Amino acid sequence: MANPLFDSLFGQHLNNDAVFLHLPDGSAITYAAFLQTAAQYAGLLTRMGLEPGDRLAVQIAKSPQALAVYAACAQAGVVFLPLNTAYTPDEVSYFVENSGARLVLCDQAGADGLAPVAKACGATLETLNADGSGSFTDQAKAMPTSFETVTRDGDDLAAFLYTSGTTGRSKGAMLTQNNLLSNAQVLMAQWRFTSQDVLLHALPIFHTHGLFVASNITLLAGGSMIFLPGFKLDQVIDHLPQATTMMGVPTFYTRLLGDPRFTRELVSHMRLFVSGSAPLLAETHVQFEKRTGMRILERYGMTETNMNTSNPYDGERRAGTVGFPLPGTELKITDSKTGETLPQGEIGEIEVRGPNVFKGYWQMPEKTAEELRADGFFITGDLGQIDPDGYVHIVGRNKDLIISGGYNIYPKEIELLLDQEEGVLESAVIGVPHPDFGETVVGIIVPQGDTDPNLEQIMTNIAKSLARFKHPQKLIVLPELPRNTMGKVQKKALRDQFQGLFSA
Ligand code: MLC
Ligand code: AMP
Repeated sequence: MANPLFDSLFGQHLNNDAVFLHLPDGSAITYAAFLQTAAQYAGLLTRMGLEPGDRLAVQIAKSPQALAVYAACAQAGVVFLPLNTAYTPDEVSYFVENSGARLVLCDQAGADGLAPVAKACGATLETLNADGSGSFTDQAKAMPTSFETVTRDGDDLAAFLYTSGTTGRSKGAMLTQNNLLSNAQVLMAQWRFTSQDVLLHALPIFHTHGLFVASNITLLAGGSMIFLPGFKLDQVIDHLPQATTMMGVPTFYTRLLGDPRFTRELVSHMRLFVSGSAPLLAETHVQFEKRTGMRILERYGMTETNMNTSNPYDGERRAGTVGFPLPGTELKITDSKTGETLPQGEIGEIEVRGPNVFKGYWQMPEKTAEELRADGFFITGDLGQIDPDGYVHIVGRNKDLIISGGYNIYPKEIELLLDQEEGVLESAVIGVPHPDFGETVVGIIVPQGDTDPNLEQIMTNIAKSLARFKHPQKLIVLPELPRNTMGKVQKKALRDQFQGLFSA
């Protein structure tokens, strides 16, 4: 194939008059119309001088046009780099600079903040708003509605997704065409997606889950999506009766279960609910089955690896587990210190290998070598165990990471900011259980000297450079941090101490 990703996901639909996207206002967009827009965008990207392999950074609201930018990148061979819309200009600045993006797309409201960022990095800035207007789409209107697909190899880069690290610096995970395509092919088959499926899509499209898992599978199968701007309970409940499948983070399911309108009748025609990106409590799984008579299918993935495991479509979907390794993906449990494979049943580091595993971190060979072994196994940082029936259980993390409502937050990034604040000697940021988000952020501060730090001022200061979802929900002052004999901060002791802070 001349361009495996584009041809398989999009190219097969160039003349397809079936509906691809159902929009909340009742309108619909066919595959053919969607791909004409994408062709105009691809033409414009090329006219703007972007060449295959160049990066396009986008921080734009979810919309059909935003998804068409992804398709355009695939068609023009440009590397798609989506960014969380909650990121501050400080955060975006790092991604644009680090990736060497040639073009930045943002909405009008963000343009003033990002113009200096783009300029400093030598990138062009164009706008694309939630309603599809903007300087980018204005120019695209003049472009032809067909575009000669750029030839790419399966091993060529398709996307960069930035993922934070335990050092606090984000790393650009380089995903190839084959990484994305192989995973979509496996998942489509595993989860039985067909052109008859209507996926209720309420996830953001700047992460693996909403962008690759949900959209790529639908595209490959030729199904359609009810494309909602985000997860709003009323809207989701209104649209569930028209859907056959839904994918979500656990917060989606706990919110649905909290609403009496979410009944067995409402979802009687649905064939599949998938959960991932964060642990689904066994209790949620059980409650869901009691309410609907259906079992959520939980799977496990990562930005760097796409999806690794899944509970079975047929067969037992076991609560509290993430199922079996996907066909083509090898998974082993190893000793974190030696890297040796552990005997069956023991708890250790989860390592995975397969066509789904990324190529490495952009311009960070040392970081890549730390996590991606020469033999192709990726060290996930998740701790797991395989039960006698082969189901994988995730039992913890070997990385200092908080997952709040499906968004990853790296404590180090917040600690670095807190430590710079006046009156702060040192800090520790931890995740504690939260009824809505699963986990939420708490900052522990040790004051410098005798004066009490001004917590309100500290919050205001750090908020300037941190996306809203990373803000600590609470700052707590302690005289000192618990440490082990090696002097290492005992975060577990802190988590235990404050675990009840947000109990329902
Ligand atoms: C929003 N807020 C969050 C938050 N989302 N705070 C913490 N954690 C989050 N996840 C903030 C808002 O800015 C708001 O701030 C306040 O919390 C309450 O807002 P809300 O209206 O209740 O939030 P909402 O907009 O409904 O968003 C919640 C959510 C959303 C769960 C719907 O976070 C979401 O769509 N999460 C999905 C994330 C995802 O796709 N992850 C996949 C990663 S891929 P204020 O100012 O009002 O106080 C991956 C790999 C894999 O992990 O395996 O899939
Ligand atoms: P990200 O870096 O955003 O891709 O997040 C990946 C991380 O999310 C994984 O390393 C896991 O820690 C976590 N994760 C994803 N799916 C699950 C799941 N089903 N259960 C528990 N944790 C999960």
